[in-house]
Amino acid sequence: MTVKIRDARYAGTVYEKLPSLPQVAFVGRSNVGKSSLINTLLGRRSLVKTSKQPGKTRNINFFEVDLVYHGPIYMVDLPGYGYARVPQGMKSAWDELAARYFRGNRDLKLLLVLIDIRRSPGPEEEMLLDLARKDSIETAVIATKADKLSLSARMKRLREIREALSVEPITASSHTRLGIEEIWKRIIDETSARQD
Ligand SMILES: Nc1nc2c(ncn2[C@@H]2O[C@H](COP(=O)(O)OP(=O)(O)OP(=O)(O)O)[C@@H](O)[C@H]2O)c(=O)[nH]1
Ligand SMILES: [Mg+2]
Repeated sequence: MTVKIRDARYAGTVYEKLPSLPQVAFVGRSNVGKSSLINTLLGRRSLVKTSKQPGKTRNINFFEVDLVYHGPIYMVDLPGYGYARVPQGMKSAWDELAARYFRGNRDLKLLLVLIDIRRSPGPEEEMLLDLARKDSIETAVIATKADKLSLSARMKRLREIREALSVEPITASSHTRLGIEEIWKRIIDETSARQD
């Protein structure tokens, strides 16, 4: 599948009143690779700021992506959760920000839950998937940074993620572009206008 991107630009944060468009949101632990994945999907090196330091993304940022033959959508970059060095006060700030974003958001069409392929899924991932399913929002689990493991180690980790969350994860890497086409396919499928 070839996706043609006409334009991609920063559109604003969750605090602004933005025009209504289908949204695809990227969530996951701090440092899992959310911002990098958006850049890789868009073929842009640094539209979204990334960092080795966990906790880089502090707000909910909307990127408007205009797709040829498809129209505009938002890719929504959420701050990471589970950053150990963040004081307790900040953890509830994440909850508040996320609640503000998710509550009654009818434009959210697909929630991409990212998990570092080297980690086991935790209660946060289960909670996010449950939350989305309750609101009939489509979800996909993405095992990130696959380039960090050998093929056999990958298989083992994937099995664990599959068993813990009862879903088939998409294996991905922003460095090798593994899984990028498959993710685009889900994005296009779920943000197309449907008569259902
Ligand atoms: N090897 C490898 N490194 C990656 C990959 N994706 C991201 N990284 C690295 O992981 C670090 C964190 O990436 P980010 O994209 O900033 O992660 P994030 O989830 O947006 O982090 P927060 O904004 O802090 O929540 C950076 O140093 C990236 O270069 C990948 O696919 N492979
Ligand atoms: Mg980020």
